Amino acid sequence: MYETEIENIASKGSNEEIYYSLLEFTKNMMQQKGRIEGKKKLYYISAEFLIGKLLSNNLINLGIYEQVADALKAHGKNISDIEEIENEPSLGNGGLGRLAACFLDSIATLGLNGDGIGINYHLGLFKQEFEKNLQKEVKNPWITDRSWLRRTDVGYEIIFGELRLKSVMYEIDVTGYDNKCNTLKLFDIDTTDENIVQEGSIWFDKNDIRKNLTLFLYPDDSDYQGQLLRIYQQYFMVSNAAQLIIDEALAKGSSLHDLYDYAVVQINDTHPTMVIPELIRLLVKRGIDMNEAIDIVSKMCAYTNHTILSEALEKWPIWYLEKVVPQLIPIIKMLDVKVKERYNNPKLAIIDNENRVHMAHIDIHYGCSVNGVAALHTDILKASELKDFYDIYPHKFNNKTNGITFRRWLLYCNHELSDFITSKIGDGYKKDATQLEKLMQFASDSDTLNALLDIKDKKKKEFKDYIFAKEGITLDENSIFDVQVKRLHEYKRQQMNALYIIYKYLDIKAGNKPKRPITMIFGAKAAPAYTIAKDIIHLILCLSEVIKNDADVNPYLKVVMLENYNVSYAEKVIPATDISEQISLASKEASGTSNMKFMLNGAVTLGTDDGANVEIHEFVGDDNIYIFGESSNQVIEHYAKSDYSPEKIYDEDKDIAKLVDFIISKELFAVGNKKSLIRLYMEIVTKDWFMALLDLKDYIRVKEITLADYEDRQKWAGKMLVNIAKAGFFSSDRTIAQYNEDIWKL
Ligand code: 26V
Repeated sequence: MYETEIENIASKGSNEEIYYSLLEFTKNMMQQKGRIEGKKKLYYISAEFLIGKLLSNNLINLGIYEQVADALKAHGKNISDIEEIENEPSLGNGGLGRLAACFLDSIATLGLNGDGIGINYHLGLFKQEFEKNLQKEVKNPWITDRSWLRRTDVGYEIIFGELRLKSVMYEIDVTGYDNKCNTLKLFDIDTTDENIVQEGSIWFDKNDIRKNLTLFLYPDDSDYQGQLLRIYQQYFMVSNAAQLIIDEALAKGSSLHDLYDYAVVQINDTHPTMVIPELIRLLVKRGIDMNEAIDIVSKMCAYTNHTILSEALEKWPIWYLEKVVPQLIPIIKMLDVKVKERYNNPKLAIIDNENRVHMAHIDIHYGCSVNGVAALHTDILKASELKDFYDIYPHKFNNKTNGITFRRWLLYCNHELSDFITSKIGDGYKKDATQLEKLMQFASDSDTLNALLDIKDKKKKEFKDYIFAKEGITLDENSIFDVQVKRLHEYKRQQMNALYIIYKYLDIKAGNKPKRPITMIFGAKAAPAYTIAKDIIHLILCLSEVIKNDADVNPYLKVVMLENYNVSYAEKVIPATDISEQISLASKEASGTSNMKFMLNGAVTLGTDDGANVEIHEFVGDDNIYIFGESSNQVIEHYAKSDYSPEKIYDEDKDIAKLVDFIISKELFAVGNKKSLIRLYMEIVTKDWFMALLDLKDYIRVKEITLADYEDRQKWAGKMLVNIAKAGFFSSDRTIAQYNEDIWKL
């Protein structure tokens, strides 16, 4: 039926023409698919949806990717060149936002009635550039005249005290794999003005809400400026959501007394928390008794926690809220009074002694579910971070180990591997990921193992070509690709990896040449106001330069920091990876999701028993993962006793001191910024909040074993196979099925 249409598109002249024709064609096809419907609907409210480029993903889910790629090929065109035309919408910071995008894919794939609700930021997360080995942030627009966005007639009045704004709702269709569509609804205002952001920077006037409300995605909370604007954004998001929820339920015949039969809200981290008081406010305004309104809303809201780092748990001074959303203050105060009447424990209060509003506490008291995102994370929430809440509401707590969509992270980004898997076990695994287990029957089949090695080689070669074209960097595809890509945070310990590089550099200088060259690949953005994170990027870039210029070492070691790591880059580098670095301080990484993507693509994990690594470890067994470092219990004990001293380790261990001292060596000073390197050195020696020095020796030891094991290619391929075969549990289809069964009940 659409063969001729595809053929017509493929025969067009420029890549741009082809892209825009494909865009319209795909949008039409998705419209024709029809909507997923049902009485009850899930509203997945999130400040971030890191959806990445959509063309190929949509073509795959529509089942016509190959047809389109073949038609293009027949006309001498490559689909990957067409994809390059699409701007990447970077509407998220990292894991939390990407998770929301994977979830939308799985919700539609499972045919569940559920939409995403968020903000139509005009500028995504900043674009990262490197200048003099330093990160520079540049604005990152993504919206073009023709895009996936569809403007609707829906809009609401949003009240900020005296200021009243009119919103407009945009939609992006989300097609399930071989299924109908849901939508991602992104709210905006027409007066947002991109021109107030200066060229070549991300600076803008934070005072004019009419112009900047939906301008910009916050580069996480460590940017302490503009917190008021963040509250404006959050309320804007949830007031729109609440009005939409009520309208849609009324249209389906709800009396509002039964709103929870029509709607369930998943609150993605605390950013959408104000949806609770806002829904209560709107129900009361429509004549429902206050206590009943609280009861209705409490039955329909569920909260996901994504971090135990207390500095990341939102606590807003009440005067911020008084200024931005005065209409919510009486409700929040009343919710707080009710808690204080019931429980005489200050740790459970919504408003604390310093007049700060604890957003998570609103969610826990007035929601029906609290979940962590990996088994260990949920256990830690129950046992320590949220223990007082768990004691009073044990029934509300549950775990939902994260997952990833296999459409994007296997079928799309590694079709060589997915085709090969299909040739071995059929394509049942595409809808039921647990069928990947069937690969285990080939665990010692040398043809299968060789084929896996060949696919990895091909993806490494492809990545080599990609990075050369993009950044002019030359890689050796015969070297080991050791990769750490994720946001830059001290707890993720990129600095520990950098200390390993120093170790290796000095070791090679001392004459110990590795059997095979190693390529250390990083990708990471640091929040603009997070000084130490930027210092770590600086260190890595400086090391890269020193090593590149050292003829004794550069045949054996190369350090690469990808510029502007984003979803598209991830899709290229993950299939090419041999070793997946997941080295956070045990207890600190709630889950991690790149660990799952790497595993699925046949990389072997080198990591701590943290987040979902713990579950990966259980699935693949000791022989197919490299674990090092102190356990989460040991780490939690160090914090409890305050007995960790990096200075002590530095003073007592000459080997470690030598590595740390190199940060302030003449070699690094020659290419770097003295102030930044000294600051980082001091931070590690005197503070080291995330105990990099504690685990450094064990990390080096286990990494050396990992690199040596790589040389037994057949044995290594066996590990790759086990990782792929055991990845099924980490499909977001499984995660979503569990959310639905335990919480949403759609
Ligand atoms: C925010 C902040 C802000 C203040 C400074 C420290 C800090 C640290 C982390 C965060 C991010 C919090 C929310 C988040 O993105 N969590 C991530 O969620 C992923 C999806 O569940 C999960 O895989 C990651 O482990 C978790 O870090």
